[in-house]
Amino acid sequence: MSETKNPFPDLFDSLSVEEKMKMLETMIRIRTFETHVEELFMNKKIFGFVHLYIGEEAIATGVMANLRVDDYITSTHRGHGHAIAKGANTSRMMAELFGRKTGYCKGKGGSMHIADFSIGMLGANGVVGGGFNIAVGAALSSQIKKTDQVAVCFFGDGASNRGTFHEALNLASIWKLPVLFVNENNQYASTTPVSYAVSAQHVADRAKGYGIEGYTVDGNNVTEVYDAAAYLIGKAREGKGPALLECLTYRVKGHFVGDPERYRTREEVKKMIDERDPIKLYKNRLLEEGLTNEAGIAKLYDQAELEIQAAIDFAEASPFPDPQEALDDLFSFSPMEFPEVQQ
Ligand SMILES: Cc1ncc(C[n+]2csc(CCOP(=O)(O)OP(=O)(O)O)c2C)c(N)n1
Ligand SMILES: [Mg+2]
Repeated sequence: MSETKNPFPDLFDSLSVEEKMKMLETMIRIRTFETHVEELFMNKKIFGFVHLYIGEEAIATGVMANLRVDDYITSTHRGHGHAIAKGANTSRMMAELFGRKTGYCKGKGGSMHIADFSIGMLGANGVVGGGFNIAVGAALSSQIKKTDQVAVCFFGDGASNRGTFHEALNLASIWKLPVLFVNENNQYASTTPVSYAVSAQHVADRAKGYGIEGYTVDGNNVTEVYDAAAYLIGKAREGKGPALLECLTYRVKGHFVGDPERYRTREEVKKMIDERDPIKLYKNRLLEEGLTNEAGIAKLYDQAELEIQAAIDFAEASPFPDPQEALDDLFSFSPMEFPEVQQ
């Protein structure tokens, strides 16, 4: 996909059938979760803002297939796919979206704050570009503690224009930190096309300015993402420093659920769904290679449907948090505990 030839060995080919099918399963689980979330939002079961990852599943899946549970990731406002691929519990995720006490943030965070430190998922983030320096900090902790944990920072094309991008890549480079910056270039930042807002031809071109490797791959091809991530995460784990991986993809849904999408045509979106859907592309490859059949694929959809339906049932059956708990779990003191500072 990039103009210079990528150096990634074809490691995907050497995976077992189970490992390859697991990647399809992950993509289908993410798609099923997101499809239900869209419907639930439209039916006013979920409030706030929700940004869907539909069409971008190959990136989280291909990258996370190379990570261990104790590796770190930082996510974005479009974070459900990252959380699921890293191993988050979909019932607790759904409960969070429903604002229930059993959710990841006890129902007080919502979609853009899902985090699970027990699996290295350091958090979605409502601040665009907010994950860069958290990932660099996680990578620094791994370097200081001399563990071989790696941090992966997912970020959008729009986020690559933020100042935090510069700070993070520069520091990661000079200290040779074990961090991979994974750009999800989905062609838009809200309503703004990447061709207008990003000064370089490719986000990956910016790596050169920080003295690190930068590559561009087809982010809708999970095998290409897998191979690139395997190579770059492997190098980071060996202490060879950071890299930037740009994954070209397309956001097939609106920026948020309910987006009127006046900035692009229906035809553009339809073409991408018809021709570039990452699940369709990967399914066809597995079928062509004879690694599965239609029944095998249908089973994955059925399992995902059962899992997500159970997550919705769990969320709906869970209580809302007590208003008295609104100020619990804060790092700062609660004015309720110190009424004298309230004025
Ligand atoms: C610091 C900051 N500026 C602006 C916003 C509003 N905002 C939310 S998402 C978004 C676009 C982000 O685009 P991109 O990084 O490409 O991610 P994508 O939505 O395409 O996944 C903007 C501008 C924000 N949340 N935080
Ligand atoms: Mg974008």
